[in-house]
Amino acid sequence: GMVRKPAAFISTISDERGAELMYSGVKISEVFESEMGIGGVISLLWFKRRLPAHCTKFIEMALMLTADHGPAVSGAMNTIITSRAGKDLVSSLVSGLLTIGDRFGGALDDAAKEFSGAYDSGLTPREFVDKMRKAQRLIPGIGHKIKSTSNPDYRVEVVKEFVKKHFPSSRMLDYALAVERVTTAKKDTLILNVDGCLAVCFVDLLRDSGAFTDEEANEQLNIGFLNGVFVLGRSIGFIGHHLDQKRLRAPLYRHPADDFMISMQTPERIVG
Ligand code: Q5B
Repeated sequence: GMVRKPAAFISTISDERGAELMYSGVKISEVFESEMGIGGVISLLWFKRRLPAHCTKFIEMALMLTADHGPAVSGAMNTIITSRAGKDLVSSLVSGLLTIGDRFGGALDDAAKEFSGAYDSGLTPREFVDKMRKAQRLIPGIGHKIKSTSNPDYRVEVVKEFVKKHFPSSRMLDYALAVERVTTAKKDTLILNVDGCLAVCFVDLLRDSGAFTDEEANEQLNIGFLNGVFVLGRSIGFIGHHLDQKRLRAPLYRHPADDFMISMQTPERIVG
């Protein structure tokens, strides 16, 4: 008989070959009939399953909260400058996205790993903070350039309130808030930031929503999808900044020379 050629690629999340497009086995008509929203679509394409309503709502909330944070953040500035250099939407968008990483917006995956690792190994919040300090490492998900205990980040408040109200358990969030109490005692800007708060709440979602086994939850965390939440959310804002600049017909940007300290005797370290 016929021998099937071994496939070069395996794909398990979507299928467009039949009469109807399917996301993880769910027909696109059903996607709309069930009103699962973008949170439901992400559940199907990222986690290959339908998630309970409080989880899909939480995913949507994360995208809405991270959509933008003004023009001054690293990524938006890059997008704006690229757009003003006459570049197209995709170029402007990716130039912004490429700033997302350990310091700006991309601390979620590491925050989830560090906080859950510390919690699982039974470290008290203070022991965790001390361990990171001894290792001379910054705690991912802690600290903000402008937000502090006296100028709280409303986004974080909204996430906390939702999780407390709708999640069956918030043990990782509670642990992270106890860590925040230790770090803010040192400096008031060392708050649990938006990256950190979303990350630990996603750990609570994976571990305690009942939709994942422990093994599946750990696999998802190890693969790392959390920075994707920020990337996807903030893409909305970066595209907005690009369109804004085009509408404004903003000219090519050149930074004022007097805003640079040009010195051949380079300082060892720049503070601020
Ligand atoms: N210290 C976020 O730095 C920032 C510490 C720490 C222990 C820490 C910094 C950091 C970890 C990465 C992270 C996500 C760079 C941030 C985001 C999205 C955003 C952005 C927006 C949006 C801020 C002063 C003193 C020093 C440090 C100590 C600082 N962080 N200790 N663990 N994590 N965090 N990134 O203010 O003794 O004085 O030397 O890297 O979570 O990106 O809106 O802007 O939506 O777009 O410049 O919200 O915290 O502070 O570096 O001068 O540090 O605090 O060791 O101690 P800053 P620094 P000392 S959310």
